[in-house]
Amino acid sequence: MENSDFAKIFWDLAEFLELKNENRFKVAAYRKAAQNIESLSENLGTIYKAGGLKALEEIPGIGQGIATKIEKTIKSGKLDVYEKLRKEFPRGFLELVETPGMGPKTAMLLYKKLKIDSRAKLEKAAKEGKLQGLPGMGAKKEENILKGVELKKKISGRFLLNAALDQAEAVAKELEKLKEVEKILICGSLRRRKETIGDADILVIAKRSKNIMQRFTSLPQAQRILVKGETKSSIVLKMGMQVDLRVVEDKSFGSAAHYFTGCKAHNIKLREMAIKKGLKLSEYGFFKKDKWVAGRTEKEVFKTVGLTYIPPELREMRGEIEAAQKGKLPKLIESKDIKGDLHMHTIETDGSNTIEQMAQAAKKLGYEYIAITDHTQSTRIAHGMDEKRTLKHLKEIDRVNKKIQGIRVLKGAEVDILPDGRMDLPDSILKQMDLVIAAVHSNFKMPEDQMTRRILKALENKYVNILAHPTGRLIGEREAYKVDIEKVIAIAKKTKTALELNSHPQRLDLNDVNCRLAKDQGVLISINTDSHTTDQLNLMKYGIFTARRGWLEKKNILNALTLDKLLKILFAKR
Ligand code: DGT
Ligand code: CA
Ligand code: CA
Repeated sequence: MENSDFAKIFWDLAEFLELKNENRFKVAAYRKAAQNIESLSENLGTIYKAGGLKALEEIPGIGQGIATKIEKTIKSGKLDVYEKLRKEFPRGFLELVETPGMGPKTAMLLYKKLKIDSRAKLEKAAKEGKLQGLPGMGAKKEENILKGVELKKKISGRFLLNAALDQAEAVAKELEKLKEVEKILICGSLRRRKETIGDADILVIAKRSKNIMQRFTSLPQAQRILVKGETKSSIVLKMGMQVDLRVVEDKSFGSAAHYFTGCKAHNIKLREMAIKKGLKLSEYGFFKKDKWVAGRTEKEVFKTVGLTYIPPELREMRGEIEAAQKGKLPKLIESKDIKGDLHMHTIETDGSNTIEQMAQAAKKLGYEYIAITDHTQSTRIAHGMDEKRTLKHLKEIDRVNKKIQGIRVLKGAEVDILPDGRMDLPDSILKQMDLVIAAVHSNFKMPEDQMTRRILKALENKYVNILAHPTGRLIGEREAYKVDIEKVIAIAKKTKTALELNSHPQRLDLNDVNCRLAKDQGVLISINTDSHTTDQLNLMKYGIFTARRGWLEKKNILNALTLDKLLKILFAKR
């Protein structure tokens, strides 16, 4: 079982218990366990094998009760309480409840009155206007449900980058073990680090492909074989994603890597450029008449058409070819440039680790600094802090900061932006922090002008340093709220406020396009993990991927600054 399978059990358990109105702390505990399991770097089964029940209990957010449930699941392949609960609800019920715009009560109502037990049936009924008129349902609510269905459809069939990358890397690792495999490269949208992935494309260099195809089509994670050929095969994994495998010979490595990385429009443009030089470009290389002339490396591919090397994340036909012609490609931000992480939570609110544990984990990553930024009072579900608790927490951060050597722990908070744009804590408290993050956590459905005014007002607060997850989207779950992002960028520039690029693979907000807009206006971006566990500090890489897709360089990144320079910028606004 994969960690995602375990996580799903706990997500579902939480949902079922919530539907039954059971103890909400238990519900929250299951959700936290699920979230933490998803972000573990090691497989739960492996952890259990090595250290038994004890090792499971050491995972943040997993107590004795949940650990025992995991043990039972590992031993018998299923969990009785879960199976029992599943039978209590109609099939497809969770699918309904998980549709944005729907809740458990609505789902039950629709099931009872209209026998709706799947998202497809829900869509049909909503389109036919059959929902409005039922108790508590108006046209507006029906419209919202339909929007929710559309949102789910948009992502359906696509996978979040982290899930897709983990799976593709696991497949590549298996194939790499074969002695016939000379080189292997994950290409396609995965290599371009797009936020969602249709399918995985893997390229292998080998002289003989028979064994490779044999192994590929009989992988334990394969569910079905779509094509099995000599140079091309495709499978569907158990988790639902398709994987395409291509085998070519060494002298075509560069041209094949380039071809399968895409994007398609970028490829077509390069092919046209080749034609102008009297060459034909395909995945096998450049040909003059029918003679192979180049294509061994990607660098050679670009050079042949008169370009410098274009990093995969830029190959989206967004001006990268013109920039390469002029020698004006950005020098993209890299992992090693990151000096700290400025957004994370602790057990004081909805995190799973202490200040000290977060700091020690960050120190291990080689960071120079972190900021502890727990929630404030309005975010009740996250147990947000009121003034008194905030002051106490800031003192505690001071204490830890003194105790731990080799990393600076900055005092901060993720402060709610109230619907009228005021901050959730008074300036007299904000003033005592090193860094203030402002974020919208409520009233997402405001009209655009109101939401924009609300956010602009927060940016104008002289203590606010960073606007977190600036558009609030959750990929496949919640559409970005309506906000004039260009205005937000302009005022961020004016007020010297940074915008967050949230590294969580479901957020990646600001997205790539908006990151580039912000860069062009001279706004700094803070790439934050918004960690709720020590393990989640590793999510930074996804933020960097998106930053690179947004053409960002080291100089555009707030948390690539040294501590001295960072502090100067943070205090420059006051
Ligand atoms: P995805 O899978 O929807 O997330 O996106 P990609 O970009 O991975 O697309 P995919 O898997 O259909 O194809 C992989 C790459 O192969 C694509 O990025 C570019 C290349 N490719 C696919 N079809 C064509 C084509 O018709 N012409 C050219 N020039 N390249 C193509
Ligand atoms: Ca693909
Ligand atoms: Ca493909």
